This record gives sequence, structure tokens and C-alpha cells, in this order.
Amino acid sequence: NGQTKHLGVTPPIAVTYPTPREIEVTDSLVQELTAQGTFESEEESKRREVVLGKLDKLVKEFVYNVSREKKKLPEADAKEAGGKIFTFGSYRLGVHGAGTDIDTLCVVPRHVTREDFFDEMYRILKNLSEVNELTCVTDAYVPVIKLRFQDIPIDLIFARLELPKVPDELELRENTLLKNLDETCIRSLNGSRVTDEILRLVPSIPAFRTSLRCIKLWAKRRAIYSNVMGFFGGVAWAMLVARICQLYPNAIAGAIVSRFFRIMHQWKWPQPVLLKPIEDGPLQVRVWNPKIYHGDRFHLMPIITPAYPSMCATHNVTQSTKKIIEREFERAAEIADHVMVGSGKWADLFEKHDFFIRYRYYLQIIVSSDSSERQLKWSGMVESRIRHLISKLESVENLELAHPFVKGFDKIHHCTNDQMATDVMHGIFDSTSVTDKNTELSQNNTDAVTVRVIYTTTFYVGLDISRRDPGTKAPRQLNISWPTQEFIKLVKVWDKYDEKSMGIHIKHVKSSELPPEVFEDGQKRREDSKKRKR
Ligand code: 3AT
Ligand code: MN
Ligand code: MN
Repeated sequence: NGQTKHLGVTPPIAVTYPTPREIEVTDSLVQELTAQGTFESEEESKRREVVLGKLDKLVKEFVYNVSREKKKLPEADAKEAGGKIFTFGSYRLGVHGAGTDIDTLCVVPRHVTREDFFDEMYRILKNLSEVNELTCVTDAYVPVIKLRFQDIPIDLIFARLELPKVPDELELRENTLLKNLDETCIRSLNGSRVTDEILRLVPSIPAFRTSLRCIKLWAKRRAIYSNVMGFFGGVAWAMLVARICQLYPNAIAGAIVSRFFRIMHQWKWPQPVLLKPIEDGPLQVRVWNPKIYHGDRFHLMPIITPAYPSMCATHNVTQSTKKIIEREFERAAEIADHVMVGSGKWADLFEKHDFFIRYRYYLQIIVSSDSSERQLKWSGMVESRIRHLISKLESVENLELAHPFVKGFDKIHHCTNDQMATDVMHGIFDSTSVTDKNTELSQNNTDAVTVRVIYTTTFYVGLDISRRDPGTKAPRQLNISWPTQEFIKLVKVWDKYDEKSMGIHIKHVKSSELPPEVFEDGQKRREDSKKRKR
């Protein structure tokens, strides 16, 4: 049609090549990312490749064994049945750090079932001396086998295709491959299909990788990297960076990062971020479309996945998290401008968040139980609902902002009597009876005076309360009993909730009452407001 080819839903903004200054700031960005330790060692990188090679062989062995022994296929057919692994997540994108996992999808022909995977594949892995910490998570949204292979953490998920064999050349791009698959398999294929599509839609993969490494580090340091809590997760950040790469196809990382913050700061939400036009496909599943689905109109910052069936990767965003993300875009845009003109440095971008000094009042959500396994499930369940508490708090009068912190703090308490256990479950404890989760093993758990061990996870919500008038310091009255009680009701309807072994309590604390563990790496407490200059 006479137009130059481009990737994306609009033509590029500029197709110019890097200036000497942009080359300079890109070099200093790579230096800073290296200094911040975002790259793994050469040795680890080689080990990952070796491990992936072995895993691929094991998957073929698994398919062969099932074909031969369970399905009694003839030798030739069993050999032909194949089986193949695909990677997705940060490793596939080429932006993983040292010690992070490899997300791996195991694709098999139709005669191999998910039960076979958790049975025979598990058995094969169990027999290997290089494999440690092998666990099956069968009841998850995406069921997974977790393991460490030569000390590399692996998430292994499974999909069975409607094909008699899975040859090495097989790709997962075709939408028709999804026909007749169960929902769990479609979900399991989705991660890989989305990452592959992102990589296809990006004009320069090296520029994309360096830029995304920078954005991920920044988002983690600023505590806005979390899909569950209503911020953006890894896939959403990758899509945003990919979109900016499309708009500047010949630019390098330094230029892309600074444009990224400018453009995202000025983005007209809820206009969606798309990497390509949304496709229709062969399934009876819904594809993101606010014109048809009323619910999709409530997405405040929609970022849409490019592989069919397209979905909104950011449906958890609330009014509060949107404001926080926008505030961070603004801060970062200013810093990046300074870097470009030489009056600032990249390290400023990666400065730690100020969540625990920013607010005068916080909510503590204390989740407790009597065993570490129960605690993992129960606190995970509460965590996945915190965004509902945030939405409810948003309607409270005089509350400007309810800011959820991205992670909870785990503690183990050795209680010497029942009163102490009750106190702990209500967030009343001093540090003498407390163990950090990661030092659990070094503690003497058989201490004779310990009668009950209680596990707690504390989540935080920062509260920004409007002032009476600009002159007064006194905050207005806040009535949060309705949202907090509703929230407690909501989490207790969980089918695995057990009143005897699990607790949840919400407490309102002043900044001066925050416990020491939230100030981990030497960050200071909020000063008394009278001493503060501004
Ligand atoms: P890391 O470098 O591993 O920290 P990542 O982007 O690889 O970052 P994960 O390994 O946690 O992140 O996840 C990889 C992909 O797996 C991202 C997403 O497509 C999928 N995924 C992760 N968690 C969930 C979940 N709870 N439900 C559904 N899909 C998930
Ligand atoms: Mn990963
Ligand atoms: Mn993972």
C-alpha cells in the first residue's frame, strides 16, 4: 500500500539513528546496570544452557516412556512422538538476573496426559542427583513442577496438543493449535505465546533488552513491580517497553528509556497500550474488548497481550495504584531528562522507594497461622485480595490515597503461653520472640518454654489523609471500619479458611510505631513531623 512497513498499531514517531550523546548515555546505562548486578556471570549463563539441553532430553524420554509403557505404541511411533520444551518469562526475554528461575513449558503429543506429567516426568526428575527441591503444585491456576536443576531454579509447566507427535520444528504461533485443548493447557501455552509474540513485535531486540532491564530494576526499586498488588508485573512492563521500541525503531536503550518515561507520563489512559491489532480466533473465549464487555471498561491502565486470546495484563490496577504509578513516571521522566543533559546520573533512577517514610499512618494486615505450609497458602490468598481492600478504601471520605506495599513481611514467633499467641495474632509483639523466616533453621525450635509457634505475614497499606485546610497539620477523622470489616469477611469465605488455625487482623498504626524490619537496608524512619522542614 505504499507505506513503509512498521511494527505496531501506528507508524513510528521517529526513525532517526542514535546521536553521540545517546550512545554515551547508553554506555553509562549499561555500566550502571552492571554495577547494580542485574547480569548473571558467564558461568551461570553456560550452566543454564546445559540444564535446558538436559531438560529437553528428559522431556523426550518422558514422552517415549509413556508412549511405550502406558500406550503400548510400537517402537517407531514412540520414538517419533517427540516432545519439546519452550521457555518464557524473563529468561526467554533475555532480561533475567542472577539466580532467577527459567520458566519452561513442556509440550507433548495428545496421548500424553497431565497425570502422566505429574507421575512419570516427576519420577524421572526424582531419580536425578542434579535435581533438588522437587515439588508438584497441581492445584494452581497454572499447575507446575518446581525444582532446582544444578542449582538453577526451574518452573516446569505442561501443555498437551491435539497432535500425534511434537517434532523439534514445532512452533506455537498458530492460533488453530489451541483448538480442542482444555483451559489449563491454553493457559499454560499462553505465557510462551505472549513472550514470543512480544519478541517478534520489537524492531531491535538488543535495544529492547537493555531498556527492559533498566525499567524492571527501576520498577522493583520503586516498589511498583507487582501484578497482584495492583501495579504492573513483568509481562506488562515488557509490553510497555516493546511499544516504545516500536515508536523509535532505530533508537538505542538510553534514548528509549528517556522516551519511555516521557510518553508513559503523558499517556491518555484508559487508552489501551497495544502492540498489534487485537485478533479474533477459533475459540469460544473472550478477547479484551471494552465495546462488548462491560467489565473491560473499568480497566484504568489497560495493557493488552499480543497473542490470541488477547487479555488485559493490568486488570488489577485501582485508582490508588494508578496515581502511584503515574507519580513514579513523572519522577523518572525528570531524572531521565537530567541524565540526558548531563545534570543527573542513572543511579538516581534506581534509588530505593520511600514507602515507609512517606506516610503518617499505615494499616497493618496481620495474617497468622500455626504452620508454614498453611501460612504460605493463607497469606497468599489474603495477598491476592488486598487490591479489593484498596478499592473499598478509595471510597472512604477524606482518604486521598490507599497505597499497598508490594510485599508482606514474614515472621515466626515462639510463644511461651496462649496470651502471647493471641497478642501475636493481633500484631502485638516485640522482637525478642521473633525469628525472621530465613533464619528459621538457625533458631532453637525445641526450646522448652515454647508452647506454640505462630507464623505471621504482615502487609502494609500507606494512608494519605487529606488535611482540614492548608494551614493545619491535624488530619481529618477517618472511618475505615466498614472497608476493613468487609475485607475480612471477603477473605474468610475462602473454602480452605479454618477459624481454629488461621487468623487475620487489621491494625491502624502511626509511622512511629512501624517495626524495625521494614527499614531493612539502613533506611531511616520518618522524622517527627515537628522537626520536618516541609
Ligand atoms: P523473574 O526474572 O523470574 O523474577 P519473570 O518475569 O520470569 O521474572 P515469573 O517467573 O514469576 O516472572 O513468571 C513468568 C511468567 O509466568 C509470567 C507469567 O506469564 C506467568 N505467571 C507468573 N505467575 C503467574 C500466576 N500467578 N498466574 C499465571 N501466570 C503467572
Ligand atoms: Mn521467571
Ligand atoms: Mn517462574
